[in-house]
Parts: sequence; structure tokens; C-alpha cells
Amino acid sequence: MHCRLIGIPLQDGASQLGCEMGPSAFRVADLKGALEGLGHEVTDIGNVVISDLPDVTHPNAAVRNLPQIAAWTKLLTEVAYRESGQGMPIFMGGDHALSAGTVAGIARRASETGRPLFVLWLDAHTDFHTLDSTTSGNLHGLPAAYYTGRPGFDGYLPPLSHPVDPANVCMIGIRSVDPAERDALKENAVTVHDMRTIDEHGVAVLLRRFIERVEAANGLLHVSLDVDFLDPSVAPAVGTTVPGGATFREAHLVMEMLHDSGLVTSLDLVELNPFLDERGRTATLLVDLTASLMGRKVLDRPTRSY
Ligand code: EXY
Ligand code: MN
Ligand code: MN
Ligand code: MN
Repeated sequence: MHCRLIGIPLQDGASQLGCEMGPSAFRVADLKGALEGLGHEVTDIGNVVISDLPDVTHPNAAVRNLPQIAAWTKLLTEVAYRESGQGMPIFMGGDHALSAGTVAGIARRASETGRPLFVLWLDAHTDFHTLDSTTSGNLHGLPAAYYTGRPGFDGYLPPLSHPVDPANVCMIGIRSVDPAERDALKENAVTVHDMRTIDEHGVAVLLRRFIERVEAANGLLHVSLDVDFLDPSVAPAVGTTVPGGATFREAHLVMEMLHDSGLVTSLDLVELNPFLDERGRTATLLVDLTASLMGRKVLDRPTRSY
């Protein structure tokens, strides 16, 4: 596999500063070396940055940094489209607002292949607010609403050429949902597995069901991994910790099963805030999880072993 590492020093979507250091932390933790060690060809294209900001405001006075997020979304849609034509893009964030652009660009690429795009959203949060419904105003709480084509973004964020079918989105790890998000999800076909569902069924059963759907549709699979998917005891370097998250082994199992599926064609690594880390521990865990996704295993076993 040819992996394309793309640094996205975006922190305007989060209330807490620090995610702009994420790409550097992934490089220091040697994501490139880990992937090369698995036999992949890796190109780090460096960091991408926005330049001009559009003159845009929204009537919801809580909304923060809208011109910045609009500029990032436009840039990242183009970058994701371009880089997904070169290999497997791995987007090193940066806060989760970046996924508005990365998923939009990947969806545009997928449309050319004639294969449907599926998204696996690994997160404590559903990130399903609109500009109207957000009360915190932090735009990392919106990307899933944007790329599934929920109304209310027109004239504020770039027009979305290829919305992802909400029925093709599966969220796992959820344990913090705002009332407006909960109401919107009731009206929507997104699959949401909260931590209680994981406790009751086990993450493997839920993920296998989704993988089988992607396989049956001959789909492409984008994975968006938010650090706060993990329990804060194993991944402290994130500004939006919520107790009761995925364990170290649950997270690795998800990545190992995704590897065996052979379906993943792009990856977001988001919300890493190195300023909050304990000696690079979370960055290292994220590199190890990415390695599991890309083929690192304890024992050789046949592909599609489940
Ligand atoms: N739902 C909350 C809000 O809108 O402020 C929290 C969003 C956190 C988003 C993090 C990235 O997943
Ligand atoms: Mn998120
Ligand atoms: Mn989150
Ligand atoms: Mn909120």
C-alpha cells in the first residue's frame, strides 16, 4: 500500500488550544517508520495550511471561527480528493472539524469509482450538530452533520457535491450526545452504537455487522478515529475526555478487524492534543492503532479470519 501522510494543524474547531501540534506529535512518534516497518511505501506530504478567509458570519452568535472552518473545509475537500488519487490518505489532525473536508473530498473520489462510501465514526461524540443547533459554538461538533448533507450549511460552509448517505455511517463508542443531536439522529438512518450497546454485545459483533454491509455493497470505507473514542485512562491527550470509553484491547480489535476486512481506503486521526499528553503516550498509542489497522499482528493468521 502507498500511504500518504497529510498534516492538518487545525485547532479552530475546538475550545482548547493544542490540536495544531498533533501532526508534529504523530511525526515524533514515528508514524511513518511504523508503516514502513509493515512494508508500506509512505510519503509525508507535510502540513497543509489555509490562506484567505471568507467573509462569513452566522446568526447563531455562539458559532466560533466560522471563516477559518469554511476555509479549512474548502482546502481539505480538495486535498482529500487529490491525495486519495495517489494512495491511501492518512489525515493527521488537527481537531475533528477537519473531517467535514476530508470526508467530502473522499466522497467525491468515491463517486468516480461507482462504489458507495461508508464511514466508520469512532468517537465519544456524534458530532451531529448544525450551525443552528450548536450551543458551544465549537465546530468540531458538526462534521458528521455536514458530510451527510443535513440542511443549514448552505452559504456558510462550501457546497457539498457528494453527501454521504446517512445509512452508510456507523458510529461506535458514543457516550456524549446533546439533546439537539439526539433529536436529529432519531430522524436519521445513521447507525449509532453507544457504549452500553458495546457492553451488551461486544464491539466485535457490532463491527462485523457493519463490515458485512460494506462488503455486500462493494463499498469503500473511511475511518475517522477521534482520540476520545478511547477511555481517558489509556488516551489522556484530548480536550474532550469522557469516562467509560473503549479499552486498549477493544480499540486494537477494531483496527485488527478492519485490517482483515481489506476495506479501509482512508483514515482520519483527530483530536490529539500533545500539550495534554503524558510523555507522548497517546500519540504512541495512536501510531500503534494505525499499525494494527495497516497489518501489524501478534500471530500470522489468514486474512478474513472471522
Ligand atoms: N457536543 C459537544 C459540543 O457540541 O460542544 C461536544 C463536541 C465535542 C466534539 C469532539 C470532537 O468530538
Ligand atoms: Mn469527534
Ligand atoms: Mn469526540
Ligand atoms: Mn453542545
